[in-house]
Amino acid sequence: IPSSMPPGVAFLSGQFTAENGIKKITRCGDLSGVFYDRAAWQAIPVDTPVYRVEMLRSPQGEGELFVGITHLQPGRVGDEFYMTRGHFHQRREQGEVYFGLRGTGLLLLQNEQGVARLEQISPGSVHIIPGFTAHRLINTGSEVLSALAVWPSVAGHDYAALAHGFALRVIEQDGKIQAKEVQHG
Ligand code: PAN
Ligand code: ZN
Repeated sequence: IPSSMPPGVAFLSGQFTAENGIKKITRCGDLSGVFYDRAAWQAIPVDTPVYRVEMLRSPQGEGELFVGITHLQPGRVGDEFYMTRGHFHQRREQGEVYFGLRGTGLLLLQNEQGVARLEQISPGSVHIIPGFTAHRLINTGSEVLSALAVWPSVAGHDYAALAHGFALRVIEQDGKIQAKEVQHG
């Protein structure tokens, strides 16, 4: 039967099987102000890759969806685990789905009232991010954390709204993974 082969995900590597659209690498130097230990951040070479996003080509416009995979390196800045910058969607009502592919970590979610919570992410985990909810991936493991994401193309990214950071930080303390509440102001 006439049919075409859609792009796929190779489960072992967590990568798309086909060469695709955009690839964006975020390096340590791009993440100024994201990690609380500024001296530890400055000690890491600016060109050190922290995460990479690969995206499928897809239609854009109202009702269309973006599909991307984030590959987040293992590592820490001081005692704080590597993480994505994190964002609200510019169109706040737009949600997203994350799906764990490889590695282990946490998905940090925070509503507009500043209430934060964590979900464990691992291969096969499905995460429904409702609208009006900021989100950030945190790699607490020792291998690359890869997660597929599907979100409306019209959602947009608002990074500025969280310029003062999330209400929770995830650190390693006494050899254990700990979540610490941040006191603002
Ligand atoms: C993801 C994120 C990706 C990178 O595709 O954009 O994980 O994180 P930052 O955008 O916070 O740097 C997504 O949530 N898209 O909406
Ligand atoms: Zn998003």
